[in-house]
Amino acid sequence: MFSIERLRLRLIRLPLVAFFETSFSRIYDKTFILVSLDGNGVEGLGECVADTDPYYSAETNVTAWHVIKDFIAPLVLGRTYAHPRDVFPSLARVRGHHMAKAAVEMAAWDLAARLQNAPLGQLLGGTRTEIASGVSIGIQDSLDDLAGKVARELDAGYRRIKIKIKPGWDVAAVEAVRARFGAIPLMVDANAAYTLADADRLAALDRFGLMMIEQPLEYDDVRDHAALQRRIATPVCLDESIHSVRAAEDAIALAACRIVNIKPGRLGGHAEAIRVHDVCAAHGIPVWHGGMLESGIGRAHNIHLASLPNFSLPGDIAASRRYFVPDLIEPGIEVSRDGTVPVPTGPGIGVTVDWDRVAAATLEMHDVKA
Ligand code: NPQ
Ligand code: MG
Repeated sequence: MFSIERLRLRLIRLPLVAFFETSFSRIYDKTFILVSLDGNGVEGLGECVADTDPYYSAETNVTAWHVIKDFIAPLVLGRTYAHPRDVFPSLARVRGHHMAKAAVEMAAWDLAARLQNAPLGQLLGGTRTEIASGVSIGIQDSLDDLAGKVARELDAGYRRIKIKIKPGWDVAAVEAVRARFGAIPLMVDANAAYTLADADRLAALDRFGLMMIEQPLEYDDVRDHAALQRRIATPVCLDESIHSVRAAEDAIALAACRIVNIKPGRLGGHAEAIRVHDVCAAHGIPVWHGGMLESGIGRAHNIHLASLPNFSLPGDIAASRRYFVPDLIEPGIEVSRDGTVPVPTGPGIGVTVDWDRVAAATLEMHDVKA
């Protein structure tokens, strides 16, 4: 049982260590909303994964700020919850806006875990003490640059390499990586850059024995993914399309994918993410934890969630230093030589926030009490 007495929003901008390019954009810094919830003498933190532009999903930092401030805050402030799983249903009147909802919901889980003096993973139902870590390598300026990045990440110990693809940066990129590095655990992510008319081009990836191809087709197109999966041997993994438990059930029923990427921000928070995890487990669909270039705060949430049993493939949960130097937490998330990240054992998300760094990176603030 916990009460939400105060909500704070901070708009934060952090420079990225290196640019990150996907089929939809190239970014040099990350701008996001940090949510703090105070109640019962403790503070919970959540990080919103909306971007500056509506290119990965329809939400942006501006829509999330608006929806949290004007619609979600009035629903949660002054309210007492028996359990953090009750937060998402309490926001049902607000349609969509899962990233906005998730940032608040996840802060509530952190708050509840801290109140019990328990690590967040324990409340979520996690069963692992460490998780397997993979990397997502953006589109590069040249195949040489790509090979250099892959070499560095394999050297660091990461358990799986994902490369971003788009039309014009696909077969040749995969061919170059396979030629130089052999049978490494390798997958690709298209961020919805293709259509079913590209099926032959995507089938040309079959000979490389990829672990999976992530979200090749439109963000809202489950039926065409099912048609594509019938035409290619590489397992399809859905990311953008899995925006709810129902979307996951539909995708599984239509055989649109064999693997699911879970991001709590896309689903409305930890509780919905756990439901998708459970639905997938019941159908024998393995899941892995996606990434949204989170700071150490969002990254810590992801690690706890990824400690649940059906997260059986390495996630996009890499070390802080791949993205932010310095990070907002100290020490940052570290990856061991064998490509694993320990699940923090302290209360809540279990990482230490450097509030001076947060203050220095804050562009705007909103503070409201019950
Ligand atoms: C994906 N992430 O799996 C996403 C895409 C992505 C690590 O590959 C700001 C907000 C930047 C959202 C960059 C990875 C982002 C973003 C990439 C999402 O599809
Ligand atoms: Mg993806």
